[in-house]
Amino acid sequence: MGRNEVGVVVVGAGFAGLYMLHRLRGTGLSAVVLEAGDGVGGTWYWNRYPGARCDSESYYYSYSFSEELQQEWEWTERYPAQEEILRYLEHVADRFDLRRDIRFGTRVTRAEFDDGTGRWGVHTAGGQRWSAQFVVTAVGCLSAANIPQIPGLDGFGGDWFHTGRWPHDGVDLAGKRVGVVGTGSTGIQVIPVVAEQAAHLTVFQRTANYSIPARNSPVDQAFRDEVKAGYADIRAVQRASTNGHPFLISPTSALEVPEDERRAIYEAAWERGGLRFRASFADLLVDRAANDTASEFIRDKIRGIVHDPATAEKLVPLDHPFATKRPPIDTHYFETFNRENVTLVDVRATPIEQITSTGVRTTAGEHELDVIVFATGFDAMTGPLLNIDVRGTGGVTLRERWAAGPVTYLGLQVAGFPNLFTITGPGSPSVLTNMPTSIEQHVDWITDAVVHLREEGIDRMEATPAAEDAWVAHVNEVAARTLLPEAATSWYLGANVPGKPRVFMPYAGGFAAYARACAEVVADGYPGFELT
Ligand code: N01
Repeated sequence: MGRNEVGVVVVGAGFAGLYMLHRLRGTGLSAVVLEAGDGVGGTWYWNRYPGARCDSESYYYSYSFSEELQQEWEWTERYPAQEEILRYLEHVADRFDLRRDIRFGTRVTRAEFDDGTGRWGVHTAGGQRWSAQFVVTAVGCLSAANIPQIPGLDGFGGDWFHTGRWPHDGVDLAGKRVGVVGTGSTGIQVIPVVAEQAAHLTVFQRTANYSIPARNSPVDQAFRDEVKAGYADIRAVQRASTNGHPFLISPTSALEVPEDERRAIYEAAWERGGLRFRASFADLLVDRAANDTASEFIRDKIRGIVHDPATAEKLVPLDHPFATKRPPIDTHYFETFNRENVTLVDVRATPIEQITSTGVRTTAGEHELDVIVFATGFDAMTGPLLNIDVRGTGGVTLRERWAAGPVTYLGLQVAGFPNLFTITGPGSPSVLTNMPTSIEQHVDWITDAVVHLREEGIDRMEATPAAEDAWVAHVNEVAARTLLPEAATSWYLGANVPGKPRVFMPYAGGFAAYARACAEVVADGYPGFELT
């Protein structure tokens, strides 16, 4: 094969792309990873904002594929900070000698399938062209920054940043008047840290959010030893779970237990902290009355923490049930609004009209600022894929195929796009789970598929339209059984990006059920895929 001819082009060198490259070694297929950034890490390379850390615990927000790796790596905190996860991924790249097949600073702009040769042509911003039998996207679900189109941003006299594109050498906020727009998981992490650095912080909140205390702490050697001795069981529970976490959702209904007992369970979960709060009862995501008990518990906590009653009422979420948007976890988020130097502005009541040369103007007046931080999230799930001009058979674009929202078979393939695999694509559990767990399952499945094709002498694998239709119907049906589609402003639905089709994108049937469905497809000889 020529210089830029490979078996597989992998797009992205985060958690997914690194493991994909590792698995492709030894399959007989040559592979290259094309990565826009100048280093590995994906999400953890780009999101360097103050306070950035993981909402899953370190010991399981990690790869399970190598016993040596999980035994030798030493996590220092319950929730690892961005630098620590980046260091981990850099270690993985070195330990498994991955860098020699990664091209950094190489942004993929176009990928087109050639009907004649049956190969993909992959084009980069720098003018390179690669030819491959397979393309695997490892572009992440939350990597296309959503920067709101607010009039006047170009004329702002201060500095502005999106949290997902934070400057590598940091930003000095000392003595500055800072505005943070957005109160999702990112805003809730960044706000308490910025409040400590800035002269004054103004928080522009459009939707009040539930948040559970993270209760971060250093991990001691005893805990590390216990985890390392128990990894086999921990990983087994993750794979048998709904969300890829090493704990199962309680089988008890929130409505089955007396009120004092229910309260005690919530109190204990609040004290323990973290996303596990959501697992307190079986029906929090399927029964509105059950969910109300959790939502009301958290609202009471907010009212108890925030001293000023008017501010507390603005912070209390009333427009969506708990956990129907991705629940944040925090370190002193609500407490931050008790600080003298923090102001909360409700931009649902008084919307932002304009960014002026000196600050942000809402319908209620102007806030003078030196720095604006957009913690406004991402064009989630579809954005990273549609930012690449992907063209399948007959020159049909992915953008055309997904004009009314994403359609996939198993979140792994799209009909009309042979030999293209999408790690954690729409229609797979992805963002509803602990990402490394879902990533490993997808990478393993894709590896098995391409090895099968090679062994059987098959050139081409493509989802059939019928299998795709049936999967999309199943994804919708499963989502409709939950309360998840009820959060009108959720990025799961694409509602945060103006003009984006409103479709519930991830698969809500749970990680274990999904992985079973994928395994059955393999066992049954790949029904729903055309192999030619
Ligand atoms: O983004 P978001 P995020 N004017 O979309 C507001 C993962 N994550 O970066 O809700 C004013 O959740 C928007 O308001 P609304 C995690 O999966 C993980 O915080 O659309 N406000 C919302 O408040 C998470 O869910 C970790 O009404 C505007 C906020 O900006 C996902 O990433 C850490 C606006 C955006 O919240 C995304 O989180 C952080 C506008 N024009 C994130 N546009 C870890 O595990 C948007 N908003 C470490």
